[in-house]
Formats: sequence, C-alpha cells, structure tokens
Amino acid sequence: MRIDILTIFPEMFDGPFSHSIIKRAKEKGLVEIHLHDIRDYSTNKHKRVDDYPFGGGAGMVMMIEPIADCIDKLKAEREYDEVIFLTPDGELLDQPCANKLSLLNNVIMLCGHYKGIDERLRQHYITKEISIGDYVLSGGELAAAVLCDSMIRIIPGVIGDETSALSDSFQDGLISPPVYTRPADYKGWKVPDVLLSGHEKNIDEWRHEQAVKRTKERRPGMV
Ligand code: 6GU
Repeated sequence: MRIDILTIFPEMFDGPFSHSIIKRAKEKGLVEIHLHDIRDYSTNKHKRVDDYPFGGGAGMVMMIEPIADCIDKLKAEREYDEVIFLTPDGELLDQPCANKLSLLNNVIMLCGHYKGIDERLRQHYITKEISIGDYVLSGGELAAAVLCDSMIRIIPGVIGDETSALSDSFQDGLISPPVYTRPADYKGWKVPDVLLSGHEKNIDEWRHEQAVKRTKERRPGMV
C-alpha cells in the first residue's frame, strides 16, 4: 500500500509513523507513506494556502490551487483508488470501513484546516470523506494518523501473529474479553480459575461469554 498525505503540518506525523506496528510495516515494505507539504505547492510569494471566504464570515478557507496541483502531480505518476478528505462531517470510521480501506493499493489523504476547503475540491477531487468521531479536532492530521494506523495494522503480514488482528475488539462485532498475565495472584487479586485450567474448550467458552457480556454492557447497539 502507498499512502500520500497532503498537509500543512508534515512534522505532526513524525511520531505516529516511526514506532511500533507502522514502523515495522514500513520496514517490511508493506506500506509506503509519503508526506506532502501543501505550502510547497503555493504560488503565492508568502506561501499562503488559505484565503477569505467569498460572501464573508469568520475563518479562512483552504485554497483550491495548491491542493489541486499536488493531487494532479500525484495522479500523473500513478492511479489512486481513493482521494480521502479527513473532515468531521465525513462518514464515521469503524472497523468494517478500516477493513475495506486496508485492501487498497494507492490512497491520497487530505488533511483540512481552518474553516474548511474550497467546495470545488470536494466536488471534483475527493472520492471519500471520513471522520474519526463526533467531536472537532484542530485539523485533519491526527485523524489521518488514526485512519492510517487502523488500515495498516490489518494488512496481512504487518502483525506477526496472523490471528492477532482478527481477534481485536470489533473485528468479530464483539468487544474483546479481559486478559491477564503473571502473577496469577497479585495481593489477593486472582486470575479467573478457568484461564489457569489448561482446558481449551472451557477457556474459549468463557472468553466468548465475557465478550458478549462486555459488548452488551458497553456497546448495547452492537449485540
Ligand atoms: Cl477527520 N477532522 C477534524 N478536524 N476533526 C475531526 C475529524 C476530522 N474527525 C473527528 N473530528
């Protein structure tokens, strides 16, 4: 998978993409992430990428030209499956959505700022709009990092233990059951006996019951 991210804050991605699973995915050659500073595509001498909204009102709007030029350049180099705009009014990201997106080859992600982006970009360039939840962030960067993580971690081969990503909460429509590790008794707080029993069938049953119980309690709409 190749992901091209258009942003005015490329440094914001330094942290999230240089550790843990995404770092390993990059090292294994399973994903390439390319950051593009939208300001590099500004033709304005002050490198401006935003301007006042027509019709007046508060806030600035991200201009069409620098973003369109950057996307045009990328599209001339390869075919893209989706051009995703990260925006609070987009489709809500959930596990099925991340699963589908993890199958794509080439993806562009556009991080918005200010009051929004010129509507003509949404009409003529954007193929998908995604939000990571019903709250407002300062910009699309953190949302893009979240979206990338959710897509990349489930690419086959990224997580060593193949079953691990599939047993995540939400992957089977259930929240994951509780987990424990040593010591079996910490100051009198004991691990459930069944997990120490070595009885695989009982353990599987217990885990499933716990998953259903948790899902009913925490996400009643899911079961
Ligand atoms: Cl994608 N962008 C912003 N600015 N805020 C958000 C979001 C995206 N998703 C949830 N809140």
